Amino acid sequence: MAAAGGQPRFPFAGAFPITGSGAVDARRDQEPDAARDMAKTIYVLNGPNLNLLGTREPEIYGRATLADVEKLCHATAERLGLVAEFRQSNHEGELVDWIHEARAKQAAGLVINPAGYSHSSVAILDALLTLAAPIVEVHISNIHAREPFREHSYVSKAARAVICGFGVHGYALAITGLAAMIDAKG
Ligand code: DHK
Repeated sequence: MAAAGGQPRFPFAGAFPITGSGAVDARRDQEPDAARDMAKTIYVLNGPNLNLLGTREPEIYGRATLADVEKLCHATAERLGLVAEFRQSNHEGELVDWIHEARAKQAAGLVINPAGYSHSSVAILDALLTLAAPIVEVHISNIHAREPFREHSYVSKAARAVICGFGVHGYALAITGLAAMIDAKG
């Protein structure tokens, strides 16, 4: 299907370089600075043991480090006109606090790899359920092809989309999809 002007009509328009984000930028140019900055900020949260990426079970999680993932997230977000607030914690309560922070600051969206807390944390699920902004859950490994206890994620109940099995590239996919959701909301 084609839109006026010959541009393809595409559900993820605005999320990919092919369509550009001129219209969105023009709209944001008319907003006050603070509101515009918040509208562009996404949180990328990482749970326990992900600080050991690159050396921890590399046959499952790969050789990329958390610093590599952070770079990838910043680059992907920037390409899409977003700013990524990237964090990692080994502590459930700290992750809950950061989700509350994203809510209080009216972040545009949130990507989370809850790691081991995916399979155990009602507290993280409850915190995520308080967010109006879209949430994408990401797992580096294919959690459905591993031990049975990894198949269930509490967090998925609060997520608009779940990505797993793409290695750390899943973060770029998650941010790209999240940007499309944010643009679709207008
Ligand atoms: C990371 C972990 O640390 C595990 O506890 C999850 C997830 C899977 C991942 O694939 O990114 O089960």
